[in-house]
Amino acid sequence: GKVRAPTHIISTISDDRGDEPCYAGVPMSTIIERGFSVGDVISLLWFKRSLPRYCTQFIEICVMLCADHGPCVSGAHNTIVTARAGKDLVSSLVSGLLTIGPRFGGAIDDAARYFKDAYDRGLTPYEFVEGMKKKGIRVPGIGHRIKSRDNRDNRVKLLQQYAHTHFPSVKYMEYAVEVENYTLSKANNLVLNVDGAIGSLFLDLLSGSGMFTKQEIDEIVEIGYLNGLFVLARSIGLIGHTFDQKRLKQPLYRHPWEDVLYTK
Ligand code: Q5B
Repeated sequence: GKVRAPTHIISTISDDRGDEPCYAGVPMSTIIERGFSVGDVISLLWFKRSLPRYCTQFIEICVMLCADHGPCVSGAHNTIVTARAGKDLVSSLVSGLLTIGPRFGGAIDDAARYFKDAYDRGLTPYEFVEGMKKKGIRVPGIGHRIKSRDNRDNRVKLLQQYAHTHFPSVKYMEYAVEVENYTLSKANNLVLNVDGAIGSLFLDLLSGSGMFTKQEIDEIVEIGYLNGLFVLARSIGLIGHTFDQKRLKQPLYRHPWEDVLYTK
């Protein structure tokens, strides 16, 4: 029989060998003719399947809600400083992206991991939060620099409203809200933040849509797909901040001495 030369790369999400590229087996002409959305394309390339419209719309809502949060957040700040140092678009973008992590924007995967584990093990919010405290781990998806009990994050509310209307089940999100009720009894700013809302609701999407096996859900959570939503979304804003600085012809940034505590 035929002997296949060993390959150096295995790829399962797209194929460019024919007349047109295919995403998870779907040709580009079908994607365009059938009016697929960005959410559909993300479903094909990340999850290797077409998801129901309410799921792809949820993905798009996450992307729109997280596209930007002003010039003062870590990512935008880095991008602005880099653009003002005369660097190009890609450098300015990646310098902002590199700030995404456990404190800023990159807590979605850990929020999903910890909320899932706690809910599936039947922990009460008290047991979960106090257990995390004992381990010295902050609850991912909880807490915000400027949002608080009296100044809630409207993005979280919008995500919750959408899920209440369209998702078959919101059990993980409801658990996250119970956790928030408990953490708010400790401090006013320990609200469920946008990372925690997306992390818990994505668990509801994965488990309630019937489109994923239990094993697939565990793998998605373990590998950590969900920070990708923030990275993708915030790239839109960071690119915007780069253009803004260039358009405004902003000079090199230098932090003012008065804002530094020089000490020994
Ligand atoms: N404490 C977000 O902290 C922040 C606690 C906690 C238990 C917690 C913090 C945190 C988990 C990571 C997370 C996503 C660093 C945030 C985002 C996108 C964004 C950003 C934007 C956008 C804020 C004061 C006291 C200390 C702490 C305790 C705080 N968080 N305890 N679990 N989760 N959260 N990140 O205000 O006893 O005094 O030592 O790490 O989910 O990134 O808009 O800015 O769209 O761009 O700096 O929305 O909550 O407070 O660090 O001074 O802590 O609260 O242990 O207790 P802060 P700290 P103690 S959304």
